[in-house]
Amino acid sequence: MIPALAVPLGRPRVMGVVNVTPDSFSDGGRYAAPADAVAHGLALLEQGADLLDIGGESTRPGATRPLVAEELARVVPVIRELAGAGALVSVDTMRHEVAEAALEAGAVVVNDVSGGLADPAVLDVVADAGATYVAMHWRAHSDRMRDFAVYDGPGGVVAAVCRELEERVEAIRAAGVADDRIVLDPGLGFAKTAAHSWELLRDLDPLLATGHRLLVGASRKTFLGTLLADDAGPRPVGEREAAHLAVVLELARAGVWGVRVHDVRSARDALAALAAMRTETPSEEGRP
Ligand code: PMM
Repeated sequence: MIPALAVPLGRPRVMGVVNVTPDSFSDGGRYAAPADAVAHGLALLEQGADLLDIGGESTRPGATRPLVAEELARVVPVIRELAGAGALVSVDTMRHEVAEAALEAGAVVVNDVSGGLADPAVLDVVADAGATYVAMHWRAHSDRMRDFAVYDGPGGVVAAVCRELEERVEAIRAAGVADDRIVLDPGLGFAKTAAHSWELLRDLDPLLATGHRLLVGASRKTFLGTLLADDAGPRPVGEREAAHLAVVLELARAGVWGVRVHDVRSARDALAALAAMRTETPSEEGRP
């Protein structure tokens, strides 16, 4: 029986990203070889990752999709090794073939950035295995998602994301996935401008009010680069971590279930400092 990962830790679970891809925007190509991806996953575990999210398809804006066989060949050996080493493994995929092989190889979470829209059969695979399912807000594949960043209805992006995720929850439940296995994600940067991503972060309450656990992935994303832009253009991907940690801390205060991050050590350090500030310590005698 796969554990539900529902026990509260008193802080968000830190999901460390392992992209086994030649072309992700954040770390594209660095861990494309399985051995490098495994070594990176082990390093993230050492740094305190609660979960490892292993993906073989880049979702950077404009990306084209790998073949199913390519995606399988990228992720399955890495998942087998890392799960074998004791890691709780999540597979970042939109495909039922990959979800199924990943669960067989030891994954316990399916992180589907399309929330079941790209390949509805993913939901049956998750239900059969009793796995945890992350349903992210999504409107279109990466090569077309910019055209879908329009939220003109009442309540804007926040209301639309809530409504569209609730619709996904209906489909996920209908496939037989239990509520304690469902995690929702607003999908920062996916069919969203920088302004949309900030709006979602400013107003998380409606999403929290759905009663579902939330995962949020802000790490290294374009909306941080845009915020920190100067005359030279957006802040480069590798120089966005301080801003990201401020977001992580607010997410922790809001009570999210998890954060999806590249720099696990920084996230755990920031969360440790937040926990220390929240915990009352007895005053030391003799000190002013
Ligand atoms: N972002 C990316 C990929 N997978 N999964 C979830 N659940 N949430 C996200 O925000 C998310 C994701 C893109 O970022 P990457 O290229 O750094 O992996």
